[in-house]
Amino acid sequence: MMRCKKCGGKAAVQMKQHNLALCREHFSEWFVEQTERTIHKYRMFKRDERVLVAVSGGKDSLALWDVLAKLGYETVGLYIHLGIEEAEGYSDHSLALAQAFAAARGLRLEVTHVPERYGESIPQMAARTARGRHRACSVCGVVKRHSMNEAAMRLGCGVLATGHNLDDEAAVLFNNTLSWSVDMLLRQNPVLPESPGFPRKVKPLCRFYERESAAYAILNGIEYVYEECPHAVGSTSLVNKALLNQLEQQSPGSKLRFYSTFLKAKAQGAFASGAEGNAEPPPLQFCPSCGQPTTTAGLCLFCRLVDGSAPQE
Ligand code: Q46
Ligand code: ZN
Ligand code: ZN
Repeated sequence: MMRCKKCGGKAAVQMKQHNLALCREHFSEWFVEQTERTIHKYRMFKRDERVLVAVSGGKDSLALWDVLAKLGYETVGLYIHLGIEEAEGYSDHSLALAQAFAAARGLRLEVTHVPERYGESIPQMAARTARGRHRACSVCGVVKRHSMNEAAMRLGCGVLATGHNLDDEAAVLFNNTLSWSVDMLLRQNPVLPESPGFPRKVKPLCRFYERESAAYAILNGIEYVYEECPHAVGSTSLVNKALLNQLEQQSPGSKLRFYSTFLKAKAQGAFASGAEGNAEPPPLQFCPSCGQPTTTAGLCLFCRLVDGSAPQE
C-alpha cells in the first residue's frame, strides 16, 4: 500500500513528478497551499482585490473557485451560457452544476446568457459566420473573451481568474512551439497584466496536472460536468494532450519540466531582447459600439460577429 508522506496513512493521490503521495486530507491541504504559493509567486492578486472566477461547470474552474473561497479571497463567479444543446443540453447541465456549487457555499454567481443577450447561440453564430472544422470554437473564443472582459469591468473585478491547468498550458505551449509562434509564446504566462479595458488575467492552477484538479474536485465532493464540450472532440488541444501524456508515462515529470523550463527561459529573456515579453499588446483604440479595447479600427471583432459584418474565416 502506498503511504501518505505526511501522516503515513493510506495515500489517495500519487504525484510521481513531485515524488509525493498524499492521503485524502493532506492532498486537499497541499492543493490549497500550492495554489496560494502560485498566487504569491507570480504576484497574481492581493487580498483586497475582487476576483472574477470564470466557471464552466468543469472540475478545474470549480476546484479553483472552491480553493479561492477557502483561502478567503473575495470572489464572484461568472458562467457564460453558450447555448450548446448537444450532449443532452450541455450548457444547461453545466450551468445547473455551477449554480448548485455556488448555492451550497453561499457564493455569488453571475450568468451571461449568450443566446438571450445576443439572440443566437454559439453554434448558430458559427453556422452564420465561420467556415472550417472547428468553427464553433473560434467564434466561442471571441465571445468568451468579450463576455469575461465585459463582466469584469461591470462587476468591478480587476482580476479575472481561469481554471487552466498544466495540461492545458503544456498543450498550448506544444502547439505554439510546433509553429514557433513567437508572439503567442511571449503572451503565454500565468499572469497577463491589466490594461485599460482589460482586467489582469491569472491562472492559479497552472502548475497542477489535470488529474490533480480532478482528484481535488472528487475528494472534496464537488459535482462537475465530466464530459468535454461536444465541440472539443478531435481538437488539436486534445490531440496534443494525449501526446504529452504518452511522454509523461515514459518519463514522469515531462509535462511539468516542459512548462516550467519554458517559463524560466522566458523570465531570463530567451524570447525577447531585454523585454519581459509578458504583456498583451497595448490596445490602441476602443470599439465605438461596446467600448472594449480593440486593435482594429472601427467595430471590434466581437461586435462585427454579432452584427454579421465579421469576415468569413
Ligand atoms: S466551450 Fe467553446 Fe470550448 Fe466548446 S465551443 Fe469550443 S471553445 S470546445 S474550451
Ligand atoms: Zn496524510
Ligand atoms: Zn465591440
